[in-house]
Amino acid sequence: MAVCYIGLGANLNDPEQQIRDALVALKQLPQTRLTAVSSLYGSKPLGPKDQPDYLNAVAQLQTELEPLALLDVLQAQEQAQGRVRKRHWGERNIDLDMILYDDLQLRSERLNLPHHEMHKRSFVLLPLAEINPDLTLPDGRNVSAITPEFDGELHRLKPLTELL
Ligand code: ROI
Repeated sequence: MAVCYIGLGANLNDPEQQIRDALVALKQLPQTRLTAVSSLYGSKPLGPKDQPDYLNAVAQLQTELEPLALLDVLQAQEQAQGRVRKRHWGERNIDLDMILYDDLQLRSERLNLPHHEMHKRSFVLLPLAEINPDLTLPDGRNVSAITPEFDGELHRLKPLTELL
């Protein structure tokens, strides 16, 4: 059984509903339990600024799926939600990113673990710290030690715990 963290992001086509739909789908994955969900956060776009603000959240899973099998089901869910992606680093209706899978390190065409940008992204780190303040990041730092740097970049909007 692996513990895995998924970053959810959306900024098109009713982003809150997109994130809720994705969480319901995560809950229904085979050989998997949804064990924690962060609050819903609002964030300014990283990338081109002429796109809507994002909603973000992070989910914690316990899963028996192997990393690539999990990636397959995440990508299938993005497709099921009619994923639209207009340009590189541009707007999208739903993004499901695998951030961590236990302490597995994997560099491949399809999947990089840990997610190579995670330590720079407030919309990953703050929700992660909310779910698991004791988490040690791949670089050995404690997640709660670095989140203060990012305070103010992210707005906590509301809890999503009713989805658990
Ligand atoms: N910016 C924010 N704020 N949130 C995201 O989830 C997000 N996802 C992305 C890019 C385009 C890099 N920017 C983002 O993939």
